[in-house]
Amino acid sequence: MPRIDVSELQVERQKFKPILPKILKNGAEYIKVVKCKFIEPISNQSQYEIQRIFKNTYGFPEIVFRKGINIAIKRKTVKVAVVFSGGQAPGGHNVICGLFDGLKKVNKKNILIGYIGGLSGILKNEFKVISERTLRNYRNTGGFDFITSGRTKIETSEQFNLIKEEFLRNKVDALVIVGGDDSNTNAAVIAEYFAKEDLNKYVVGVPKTIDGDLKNKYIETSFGFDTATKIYAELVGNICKDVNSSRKYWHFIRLMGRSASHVVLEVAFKTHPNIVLIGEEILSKNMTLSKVIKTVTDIIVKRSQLGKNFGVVLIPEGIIEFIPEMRELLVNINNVIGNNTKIISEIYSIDQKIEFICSKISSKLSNLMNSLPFDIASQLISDRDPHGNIRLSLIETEKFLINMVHAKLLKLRKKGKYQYKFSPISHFFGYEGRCGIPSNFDANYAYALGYNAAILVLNGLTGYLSNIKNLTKFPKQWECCAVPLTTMMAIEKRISKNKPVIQKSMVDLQGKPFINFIKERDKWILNEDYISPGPIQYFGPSNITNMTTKTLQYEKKL
Ligand code: FBP
Repeated sequence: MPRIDVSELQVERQKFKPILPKILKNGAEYIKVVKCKFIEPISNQSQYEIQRIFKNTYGFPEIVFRKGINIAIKRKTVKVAVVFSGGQAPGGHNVICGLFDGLKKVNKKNILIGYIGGLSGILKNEFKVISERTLRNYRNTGGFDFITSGRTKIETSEQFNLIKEEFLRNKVDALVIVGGDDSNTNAAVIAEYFAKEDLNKYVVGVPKTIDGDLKNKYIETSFGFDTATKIYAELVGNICKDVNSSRKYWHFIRLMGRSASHVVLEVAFKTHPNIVLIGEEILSKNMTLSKVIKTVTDIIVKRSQLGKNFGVVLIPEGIIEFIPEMRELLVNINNVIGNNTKIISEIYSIDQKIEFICSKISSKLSNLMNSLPFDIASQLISDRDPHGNIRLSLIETEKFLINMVHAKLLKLRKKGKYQYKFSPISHFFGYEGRCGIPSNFDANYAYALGYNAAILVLNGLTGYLSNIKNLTKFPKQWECCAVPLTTMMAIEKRISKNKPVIQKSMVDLQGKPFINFIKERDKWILNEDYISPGPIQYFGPSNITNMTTKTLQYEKKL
């Protein structure tokens, strides 16, 4: 056997042919679009307001595809634009490939262009025309580097006007936005604007995010979650093997995934670490910071009594938002930032910014703020992203927790209740997982989502999210459909203002994945029940190579 090096593996991987769901196989001219009945919004909250804001796109029916003849579609020529929006997720290039192949299959004259750098590319008229030649090297690859991404929020009338002018000038018929909750909020508001202006231009979203929080009763999962959690699980599994070999360190590992703890839960299923913190559970049990620290310290002490001064702790990226006093502090900081944007932007020193914010919040909260290490306090007040989200990836909670646990252990030592050496190591696994070569699942799923989006825009549908169901079955059996974007929206406070946004899904403490987790986790605390799942398998037995997440398998009762 000749040796295969990394670049050769990538070349091999580009030859992988994604498997399409059966209904998509023959292309748009053999698909009949069926409008089903109106579907219930996922949240009852503020629906009157959503209906008022989205007058032209609210109340759309769900769409399903059936076999049929749709010859008219062959005669039309369309120009479609695609953008990546938000954080990278493995499979993004395959969405473009699916979209491209779906459009070209029905009519070679159809055109696909990609705006550069996300939606800001539309505002700046920066795009590339996509051809088979330019796309070839990106098939089944990770990253968003083909057209790059951005996080622009579309909300001003100037931005809407620029998009309209660009689409009229460039004769673009439809826009496909590949994004998470905030990016699909953009898709919803642009679809509404086009409909209100009667422009005859369509907008469709594609569910992307490694965070796993863009799911609900209609959407099973986003693409990217499968691959990213497989990459993190490989890294965490390697560390589990290492601690079990050297038996001298405690590893505190924070995993990307924004507010929700889906990534941590999935990686925990795959690796069985000793301590797993789940933000949603911390919130529901109203666990204060000192309670969280006590929980972790108690386990460290118990393991040390067994002669085990080592272990692995998994921490969700957004844990800070779930600890009640920190949550209250963040809400108040957001309000101060939102109400004093100009003043704060003119203060250059971080110390003075902290001082200003502390002067505007209660003394209880300012005491808390002043008790935090300077790094953490400054990370809490750093700029929000354009959608008003705190940049959780920049807050080094793993280091903060280590310091707090260390201090607690020192106190116990003074009382003679802990006599061992505590050697902690911190890690943050985030950006390492977002651009990996997509797993077979994500390569197939992202391609199918893109192809599905092509069918939607070719049929003149707008304000929809491309959706594929039955994902734990073999790809040929996947079901193709579309869900209206407004069905997933509610009003949320961002910084200090109410905004319509697509709802994120948090870990459901009554859901099957979490229930299975609590059945298992006690075994992991004092034992070394570690699993090291190894790298993503691209070739081999299909029960290994095509298997998707445990989370989805539990949700589907497998
Ligand atoms: P999306 O919600 O856009 O998919 O972002 C995913 C994510 O990777 C989060 O997990 C992380 O908190 C954030 O992006 C980091 O953002 P940035 O790329 O701006 O540093």
